[in-house]
Amino acid sequence: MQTRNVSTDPRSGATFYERYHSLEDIYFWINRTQHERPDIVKVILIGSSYEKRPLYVLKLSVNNRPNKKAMWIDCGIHAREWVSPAFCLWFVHHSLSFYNLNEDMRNILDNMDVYVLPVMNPDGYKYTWTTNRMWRKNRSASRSSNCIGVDLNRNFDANWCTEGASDEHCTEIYCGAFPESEPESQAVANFLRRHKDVVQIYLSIHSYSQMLLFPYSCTLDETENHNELLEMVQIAAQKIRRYYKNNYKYGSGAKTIYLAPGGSDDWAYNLGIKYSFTFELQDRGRYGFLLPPSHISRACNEALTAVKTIALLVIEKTQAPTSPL
Ligand code: 0X9
Ligand code: ZN
Repeated sequence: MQTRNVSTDPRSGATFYERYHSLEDIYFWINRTQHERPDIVKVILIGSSYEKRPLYVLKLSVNNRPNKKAMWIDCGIHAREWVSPAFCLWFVHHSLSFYNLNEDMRNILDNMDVYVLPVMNPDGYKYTWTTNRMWRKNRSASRSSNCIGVDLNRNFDANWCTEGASDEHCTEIYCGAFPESEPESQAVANFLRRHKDVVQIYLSIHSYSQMLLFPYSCTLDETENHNELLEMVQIAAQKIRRYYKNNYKYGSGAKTIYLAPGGSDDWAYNLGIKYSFTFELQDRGRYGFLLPPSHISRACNEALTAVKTIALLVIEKTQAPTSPL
């Protein structure tokens, strides 16, 4: 069901965005999107993967306001979480289609640029299409082990490789040789370091388990703005419940799921991006990573609701007149 996605399949009434796409299709889509909307979309090469595949970021920008802030969204850190890249494509499509039609979307894009990395782990994603659907890590090899792959979400410099990660190559949560040892995590970290003054919101899209998480995951300590982040995801989860009758758990990563150090959200938070989140999309385990394509639309609309809610709240908070202290 998941790979029966070719556009020529006459049995499928689903649109492009309601199907899963091979890595080649996604690269083609990136190129096509840029050519169709050169007024809004720019493609930025931020680095390449271990197997030398390009890491492209789409920058959505409708104007050049001075001091314009930005939101970052990455998808596909974990190879088998196919609904995640599907969300990044969905988000870009929705932004481009609804900018002129939807007031919230216009408010968001008028006030911030959006950087979208549709597939952070292209080598792993490719591998899930060709060889092992359940692959999670990237595909890097090392001299000291026969096991392949580093968990990119344990490879960032946030209490790196402490409890909740592993220094054993053969595990699913191998942290790598050192923080940012992997070209994929390094490319993202370098880009965010260069843009940390404009990027206000960091979002990382995963599946599954239906959760809206925020830092910290690398320690049980609370962040300085814990209550603010908690309130934001609570509002987002409420909206999802109201519009889609679906329940999302929310809270800090360490308290809501488990200690998991070396994650991109915690690292981005410590870099100074105080609105940092990880979303776990549908479902809660019935299909798990094998979410059927017929569920993509609902899963993505729910996530979109959360993304829009958070972006609007940040715009409201940071554009509110400051008190004259
Ligand atoms: O463990 C993870 O990396 C994420 N869950 S998943 O099932 N998609 O693998 C949760 C990430 C939460 N954030 C951090 N651990 N920093
Ligand atoms: Zn994941």
